[in-house]
Amino acid sequence: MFCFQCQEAAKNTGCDVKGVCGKKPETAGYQDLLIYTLKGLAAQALATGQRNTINDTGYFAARGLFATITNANFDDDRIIALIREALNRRTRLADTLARTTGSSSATSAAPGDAATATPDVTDTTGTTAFSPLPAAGLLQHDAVTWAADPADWLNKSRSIGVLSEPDQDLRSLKELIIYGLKGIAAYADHAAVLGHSDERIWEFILEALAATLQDKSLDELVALALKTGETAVTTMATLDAANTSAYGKPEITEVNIGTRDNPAILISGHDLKDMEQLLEQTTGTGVDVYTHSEMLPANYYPKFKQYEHFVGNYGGAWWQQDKEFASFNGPILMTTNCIVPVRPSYAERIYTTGMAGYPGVPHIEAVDGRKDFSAIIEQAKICPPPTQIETGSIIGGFAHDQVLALADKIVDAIKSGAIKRFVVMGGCDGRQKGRSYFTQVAETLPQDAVILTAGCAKYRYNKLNLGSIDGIPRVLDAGQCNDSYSLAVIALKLKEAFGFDDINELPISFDIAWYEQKAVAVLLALLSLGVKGIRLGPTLPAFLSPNVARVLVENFNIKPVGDVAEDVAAMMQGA
Ligand code: FSO
Ligand code: SF4
Repeated sequence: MFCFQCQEAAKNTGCDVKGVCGKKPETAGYQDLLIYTLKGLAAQALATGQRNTINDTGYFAARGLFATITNANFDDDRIIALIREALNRRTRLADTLARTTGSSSATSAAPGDAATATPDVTDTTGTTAFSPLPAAGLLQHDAVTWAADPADWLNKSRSIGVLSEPDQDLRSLKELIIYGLKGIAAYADHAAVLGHSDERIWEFILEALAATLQDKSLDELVALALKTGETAVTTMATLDAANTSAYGKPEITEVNIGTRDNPAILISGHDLKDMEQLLEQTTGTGVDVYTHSEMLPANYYPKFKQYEHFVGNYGGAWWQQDKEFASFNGPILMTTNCIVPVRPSYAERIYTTGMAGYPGVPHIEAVDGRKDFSAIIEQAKICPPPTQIETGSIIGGFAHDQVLALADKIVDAIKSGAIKRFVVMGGCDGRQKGRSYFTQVAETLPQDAVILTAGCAKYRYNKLNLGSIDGIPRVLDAGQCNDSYSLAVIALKLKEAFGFDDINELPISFDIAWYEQKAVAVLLALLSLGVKGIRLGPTLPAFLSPNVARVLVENFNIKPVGDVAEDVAAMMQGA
């Protein structure tokens, strides 16, 4: 195996024996083969030139990409099923193309199950023109034509992984694009589950997948990486519309972090539709519901606040789940990443749903859009209540509408000098010791600096009680990592309010923590919006080759995080 897609890649180079995340070499092999097969499927789908095919295949490819995100799915059987479905889809498309054009590019039927239907999604933007991929010869690529007995798939995977691209700069850019796509895919899937999509996203996912099979120059790939960032913005906007139209606009909320004496279910991950169904189904059962990690922002949505048995948040960021799931005592529902290798202390009471998966852990699928959580609820009833691990509350819910409602106050505070600087510290948390940097920055920033955050990175400082400025809290949490979109909207609105031409003229610095591929999508989104001078930590990605890193430094002034005091001083000076 070789995997270097996340911040915890072994020795900041790559995991080649077993993943630091716990991913086994076989799982890594199947995931590589899935990505490779999706690339071939993408080329085949684009060749049809059919809008419906593009949308349907794009959504399927998104779910496949999502399954390979760090800490999403460790279950070989589920990855294998996705490969089978990709091959079956590819075969059907090739057959259709051969029938309609008389071309002989049809591939042989893949062994495996029939494809599962893709749920209907509503397009929110209408139709855009679509031009089929003009790449001559692409349908002869091995990714489009390969077929093998499933017993040989792991063998096959050895020749098509990350290192099969010999040029380290091309490899670096292609993987940067693929990782950005994985992030886009996760957000697009969450939006699609709520009935929202945008055909530009499906089309771009396929185009970018297929592009990585072609001979592209470094410049072309840099341009494609920026287009990946633009699509990440579109996708986060689509998810924002999906979440807020279903559950209302996030409101400033004090979230309880203590516990009650009832049996309870803990829900983690990012999928708000699962939250909705769990709250509905637990109503009147005597079972409470708590959020964990990235589900914390569910507490900010008006629709969810109506449930009296929705108690608050339990614990911290994803990597603390081994201890916190043990002391929670009740069942845990993992809606997506980040799930970590399951410990015996809670192995009998953890469940996955959506694209999350772990071998031996029961998986709950939707049937006609509904998930049946009754088994979890029944188990909860016979479990002891959660063990309290902390008390008090944390405050959040500062998504774009809420912050813009405070816009006059914020603009006045900036003009009067009460607020000197905003520091965007969104992103991910992780296990590495170096991440204490972000806690120290939060503690070291002067009293006239305000932190804007989103994603699980916030757990490094959201319980520090950093005070407020003229009633504006010094840590404004917009929500999940995808709510980084809110941070971009806020920045763009402030730019407008001050009449600046360039977002970089604002008193805002970016000090971003990254871990997995959604953070890569968010980073590319920020670059596509013209943000410069981002600090990135705790380490720069292992997948950036020295030349690609140089391009990012020269064009966007990206820099690694450094010494806390020096970074804080520099940021307060606008550097
Ligand atoms: Fe964190 Fe995990 Fe939301 Fe990621 S829980 S690390 S960027 O999945 O997605 O922020
Ligand atoms: Fe290693 Fe990260 Fe890949 Fe897991 S996802 S194998 S930790 S690089």
